Formats: sequence, C-alpha cells, structure tokens
Amino acid sequence: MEASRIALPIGTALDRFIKNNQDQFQYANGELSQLLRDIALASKVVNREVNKAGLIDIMGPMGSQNTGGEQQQKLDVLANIRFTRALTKGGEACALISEETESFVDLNNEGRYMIAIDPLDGSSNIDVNVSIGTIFSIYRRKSPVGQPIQENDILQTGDEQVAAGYILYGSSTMLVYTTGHGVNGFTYESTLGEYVLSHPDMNIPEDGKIYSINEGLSNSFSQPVKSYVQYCKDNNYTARYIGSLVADFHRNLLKGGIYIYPATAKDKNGKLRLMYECNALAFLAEQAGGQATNGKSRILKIKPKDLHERTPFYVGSKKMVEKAASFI
Ligand code: P6P
Repeated sequence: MEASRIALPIGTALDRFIKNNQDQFQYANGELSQLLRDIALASKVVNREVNKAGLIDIMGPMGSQNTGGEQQQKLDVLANIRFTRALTKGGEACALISEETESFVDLNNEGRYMIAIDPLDGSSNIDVNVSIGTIFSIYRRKSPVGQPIQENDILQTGDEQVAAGYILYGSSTMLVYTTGHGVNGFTYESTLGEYVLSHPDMNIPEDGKIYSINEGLSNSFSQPVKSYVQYCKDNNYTARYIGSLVADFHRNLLKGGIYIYPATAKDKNGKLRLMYECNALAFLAEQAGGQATNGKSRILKIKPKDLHERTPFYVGSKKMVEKAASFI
C-alpha cells in the first residue's frame, strides 16, 4: 500500500500530520482535514466521559433501545450527541448515519461529506471497564450541495469511502485512520490534549495464529465455519475474543489474526452492521495489507440496501481470511 508520502517522526501531532499529508487527498481543499479534526475533537470529549464513567451517573442502560433493538447505554447516547454536535458545528458534514438513529440525520450544512458512525461500539463493556470504540466512515456526497440529501448520498459502497477509522478507548486511547494512503495510528497524550503519531504506516501481518469468534454461538454456526474453527484448534491457534469489535480488530491488526462474526441462528446475516462497523474496518484492513469479506466476497463492494443492514464479517490477515474462505 502507498504509505503516507511524507514520513513524519513518531510524536508528530495529528494536526501537523493531517496538514502535511493533505495534498494526498483527492479533494485537497482542507475540508476533509477539518472533518478529521472535528472527529478527533469529539473523541477527546467522549474519552473524558468514558474515563470518568464509574464516577458520574453515565453508566448502565438508558432504558431505551437502538435501531437494532439493542439496549442503549447512557454513554451510547452521550457519544452520539457529542459526535453529532461536533460534526454539525464543524460544518463539513451534510449528513450522518448512526447506529443510534433510525434514519439518516440531515445536518443542514453545506458540507460535502457524509459520515457513517458507530459512536460507541461495545458499550455494554463500559460497566466492566473493557475497552470500547468509535468506528467511522467518511463519504463524499454525490448530489449538489444545497439540494436535499438523496438516497445515493447515503447508501454508498465501502469502496467509495474517502476516509475511515476508529478510536479505541483502551489502556491508552488511540485514533487509527486511513485516507486511502496507508494506515496510521495516533496515541492520545492527555497532558497535551493531543493525538500524536505512535504507529506510522501500520501493516497487518500476512498470516497469524489468533482467531476471534464467539464460540458460545458455535452450535448455530454453519458447518464450514465449524470446520474452520476446528482447523484453528488443530493448528494450535490462540483464541482471543474480547467482545468489543474495535479492541479485537486492533489487536489482530498489530499481531496478525482473524475476527469472524458469521451468520448465526439469532442473526441470519451476522450481527455486525455494514455501513458503520464493517466498511470502515474493511477499508483499514485492506489499506494495511489484510482482507475483509462476508465469507465469500469483499465487504467493500457490497451495495447497501438499508442503513442498518447486517453482514457476516471475516476480517484480518490476508492468508487467514483466504483460508477461512476456502472452507466456505
Ligand atoms: P457477541 C458489541 O456489541 C459488538 O457489536 C462488537 O463490538 C462485538 O465484537 C460483538 O458485538 C460481540 O457480540 O454476540 O459475541 O456478544
């Protein structure tokens, strides 16, 4: 993959990095750079709230459900508010798709970008202090600015992303993103209030021995999936499943591995969402030299039919995803 052309030293601040690499963007006019800054800003606010979650009354369920019928946690709603507010004020995004809202949100901006976001994935882990994450995809709007948002502005394939990334609120907080020129990771330095470059030009190992899948659901896996899991065991692979997609993805990105959420009896198309979970991670995986499929074909070429559609998800080291596909 073409790395970011200007090799910048570890410790470079995110703003400086974005500015130095801005001319790589197909639309190098500062808007996408500002959008990335707006997302980073919102994540700093969410990070502060996540880190205080045990001390202020923002833990636990809201008593409401999201579009998928999943219990909304208080921090889910808070995070959604923070990102929506930052993107509205930033003015570069015209529309937002979120796990937390039924239909798309028209931000009434003259912005040229559409954002798909899972504001806080894995939020049920907040109460037990397990890492959680924000996942985002950035698309160009297709219809002219000033016109009403069209369906084809919203339901775009993953290959049409202009940028994507995640924030991992973990033992340290990291922002990892791509604009199609490689993957770079930034660690949040809270004393500075800055993300600084810590993982330049990230590449996922071509092969690995870590498999991440919820084996508690294995009775309802298809036979090929069961056979692949058995193959992993026969080859003494290590099972690592945190139950927080961003954390599992990030570990596999660094060490090599495969994350699988297949079709199950409960979720016939898998549990994960194409638009605001899988597309972003698939873009990152491919940019880092890995692969992402629905078991058969590339995630990034799936044409979405619905904002909240789900897809089986196989993502990680190239050779591991290919091996899993050979069983399917
Ligand atoms: P299960 C969290 O709810 C999530 O969306 C991902 O972060 C995580 O990988 C997966 O679901 C866990 O799902 O069914 O294994 O509990």
